[in-house]
Amino acid sequence: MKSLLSVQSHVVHGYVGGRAAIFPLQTQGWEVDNINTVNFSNHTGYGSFAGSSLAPEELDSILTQLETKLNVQYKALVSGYIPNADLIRTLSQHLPRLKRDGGYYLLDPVMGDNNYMYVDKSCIKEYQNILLLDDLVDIITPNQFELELLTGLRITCKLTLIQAINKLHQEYNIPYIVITSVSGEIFDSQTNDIFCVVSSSQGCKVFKVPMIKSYFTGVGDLFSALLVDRLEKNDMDLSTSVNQVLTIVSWTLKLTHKSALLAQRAAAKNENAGELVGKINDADTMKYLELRIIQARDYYSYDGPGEFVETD
Ligand code: PXL
Repeated sequence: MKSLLSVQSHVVHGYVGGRAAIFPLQTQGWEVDNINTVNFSNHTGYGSFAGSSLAPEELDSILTQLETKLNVQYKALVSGYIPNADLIRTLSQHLPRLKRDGGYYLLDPVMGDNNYMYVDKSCIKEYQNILLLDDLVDIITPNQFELELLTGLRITCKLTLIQAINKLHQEYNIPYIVITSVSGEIFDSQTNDIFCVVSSSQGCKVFKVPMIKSYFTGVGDLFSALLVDRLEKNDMDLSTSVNQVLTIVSWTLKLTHKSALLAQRAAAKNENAGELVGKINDADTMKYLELRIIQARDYYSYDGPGEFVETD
């Protein structure tokens, strides 16, 4: 049985964190154990939310119970949205034991995007501490902003991007790295219509991805869950796995966008309502753009070559 521990946020309404990751993994045969780092009404991009975070002592006692009384161990571990440094530290103290039998750990250092942080600042230092622990993190999936926070390097060109990736490989000894969104300008794109995804294990690959002009949340959480699944199926071949995952995620976003447009037009009772643009902190438009995680279920098993061109 393929067992996996997922440690990320729970939202009552919508699809981010565990709600974007767990169902896709279950459809691919994973037995998912699930710890909610927060229990929120909705994701933070709505401008307001209700709910609370897990206390570090509670996380500690849950993990201690799982380890000592149930003797659990996992083939894969994924962590995502963790709101503060105390929870990150508590998790890191348990990880070596949870992955002791050759399990691999994907750390998605969810901290923010586009220069905007949605967790406490203290998380930066704590993630850096985790990276220093020997043989703990196998795969890391920061976006460009998170890569800057982790490495302290400002990424303005290809050279600084490569320096930051090399810092993760060499100083922190991370074998598998995916930068999940890099501004197209870094790769000399003349337009704002694409962004790049960069994978690095035995060599770097760059994938150019067309942008859909809308504000989606939870995409990174779906991406990291599917990446864990693909790496297992592809014997840890990173670039093949990334291409397949990008393909699945792009289909899911197209489906979400189409369905969001229809829902918004129906609500406006106006077939000709303009293009839908979700606005951060605007609950009225944000609610249409929740990922269609359930409707996309047939995509998750895709194992073709991937639709994206890889360049070195
Ligand atoms: O996908 C990132 C994420 C996860 N969980 C919660 C969030 C966000 C981003 O806004 O608010 C609760």
